[in-house]
Amino acid sequence: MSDTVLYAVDGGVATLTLNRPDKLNAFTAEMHSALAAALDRAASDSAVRAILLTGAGRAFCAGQDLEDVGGLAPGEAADLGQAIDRLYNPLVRRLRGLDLPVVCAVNGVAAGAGANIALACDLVIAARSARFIQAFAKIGLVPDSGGTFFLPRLVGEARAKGLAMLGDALGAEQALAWGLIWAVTDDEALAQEAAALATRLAAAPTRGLALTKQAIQAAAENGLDAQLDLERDLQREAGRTHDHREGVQAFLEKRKPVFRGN
Ligand code: T3D
Repeated sequence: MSDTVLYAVDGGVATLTLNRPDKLNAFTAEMHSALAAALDRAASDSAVRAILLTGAGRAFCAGQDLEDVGGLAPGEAADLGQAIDRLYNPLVRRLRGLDLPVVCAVNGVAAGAGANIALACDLVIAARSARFIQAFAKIGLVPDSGGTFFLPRLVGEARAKGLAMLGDALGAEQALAWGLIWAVTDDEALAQEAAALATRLAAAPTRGLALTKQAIQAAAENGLDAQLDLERDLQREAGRTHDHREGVQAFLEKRKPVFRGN
């Protein structure tokens, strides 16, 4: 595997670290393949029950590497739609479709696709000094990687348009106040807090969490009737899991449950 994404498993958590710190972990085609492979590896390892995504060095990710233009001749215009189709859209779909909870630890600046990849994760925890920048506006592009989907749903249309059209940095505290992210920690505490959050999720009834993720994501498009029907179907499935039986049994026996993720 390329060293542009580091991979480590501990306590049921696969930690994936974007690792091009000199370029603020900007995405190259190589880093995209390494990240896709690492996500697939985590998803197919039964010992992994949660994923933690973060960045090496002072940034989370500066979005597309603006130097990695795929060998174009001078003056030749790239078909950016192709890059989106081939690299960014599959990544967002992978993250949203994973049957595992994904924590994103935003350790520094998250710009362009880097910001929106963070928002595609399930729980986003950021260092107090982190910033979120819809950098697309500064280079004549449209927010991609789900930005135009996530932003208005998370912060409302007025703030989404302000962020997307101005491309100004949004600090972690403001991002938290606006409901863009789950939590903020002191910079020095981020790694530990994020690992603790991911470890807690990994020990939880993760099949139920996967179904919960599916339901909440579907709510962005469903009406109430469809959502009620979906909840019924998913609850039926959750009710058949070992972890549901174990949770109830442990409650009745006044002991700590031991969940297996199935
Ligand atoms: O193109 C397609 O395929 C379509 C897909 C598009 C998706 C996108 O993500 S488009 C948006 C691309 N990203 C950006 O426009 C952000 C560009 N970067 C910045 O605006 C700034 O670097 C930051 C605000 C993120 C951080 O600023 P600062 O002052 O903390 O750091 P810096 O000095 O600008 O950057 C440090 C180094 O990282 C520097 O390299 P050097 O000079 O030390 O060798 C800089 O060039 C490099 N770097 C930062 N971002 C990128 C990058 N190199 C390549 N691509 C980058 N995106």
